[in-house]
Amino acid sequence: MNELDSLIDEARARFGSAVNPVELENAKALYLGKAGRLTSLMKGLSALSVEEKKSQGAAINLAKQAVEAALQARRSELAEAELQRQLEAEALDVTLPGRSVGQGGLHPVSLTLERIERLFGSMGFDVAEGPEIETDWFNFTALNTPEDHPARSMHDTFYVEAGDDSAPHLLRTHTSPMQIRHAVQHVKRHRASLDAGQGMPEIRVIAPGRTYRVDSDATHSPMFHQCEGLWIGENVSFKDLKVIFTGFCRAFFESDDLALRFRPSFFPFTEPSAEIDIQFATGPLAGRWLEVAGSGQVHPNVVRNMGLDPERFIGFAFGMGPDRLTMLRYGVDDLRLFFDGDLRFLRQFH
Ligand code: 2NM
Repeated sequence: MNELDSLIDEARARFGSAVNPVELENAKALYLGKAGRLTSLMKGLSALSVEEKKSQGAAINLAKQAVEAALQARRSELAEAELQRQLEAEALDVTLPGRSVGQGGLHPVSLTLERIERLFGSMGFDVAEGPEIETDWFNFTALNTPEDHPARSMHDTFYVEAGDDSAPHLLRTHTSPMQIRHAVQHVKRHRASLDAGQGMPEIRVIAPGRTYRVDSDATHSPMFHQCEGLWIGENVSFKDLKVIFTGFCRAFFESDDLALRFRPSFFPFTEPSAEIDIQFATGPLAGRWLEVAGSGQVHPNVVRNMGLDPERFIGFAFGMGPDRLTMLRYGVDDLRLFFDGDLRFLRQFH
């Protein structure tokens, strides 16, 4: 084997044992660099005759091409190996089980509100929703609540800065302002008929939603829920209230032997007024009277503020707390659990 062939073999072997590009480029310098073996062979040609220059030069060029080809081949091999290493390092295991999107569910109080809406809906009640930031008129004045009533104090009600000198706004303390709004709209729609001495369809509506009071302990949250009901017509009596509310409670708690008690009370917007208590015949709460709602015959001043003649139109209203109804239905003893957002608690309801 001549000198050039063994040089090529040696270069191939060195390139082959280079395990990274730095080693490979260092090996390249031994043959193709300025002081490399092939370079010095080229320089050595000058000492030869023209004939020898021709043949030796051609042979050296062939050897150089072979070495460069070997270098290029090894470069590709190393680049390919590096790519494989990267792909393996970043490999995705497509056989791993996926992360599923968790199944959501309704909040227990939302379940109660849906239940209330469905039951009253089946008894012909509309559902009215409206603003949580109210004016003093709709929240208090229209509801026959006097200027000096304690509920109007800063200790009991959250007032909202209006930013200008317009009437003070507040976070509604009950959903009855929505009853007024709904009644006023209803009366407006039937004004012509009323003015012509004809009647109007009865107002039958519930107003569920968030309400706010300055209060916070195990049984009071500054934000809580209310659902108020209203039925106004020309011949609606307290007897209707008893029938409607008894039917509602028995359906809501799925208990036909549930007893109800209407206990005299006072509210500015009703006269007479009654607290509604229920009593379970069976179960953990059996025998205890539990307050679930306030109610009464709508006060003539409130009927007038709805745009109706209180000599002609009469009816009843009631207000209940869906949070408390939810506690009674599921046996929850701390109201705050509903608003802490702890999934271990909330997951139990769906
Ligand atoms: C209650 C108790 C008694 C009530 C009154 C009205 C309205 F708009 F007719 F005046 N809505 N809701 C009412 C009556 C609410 O909650 C304890």
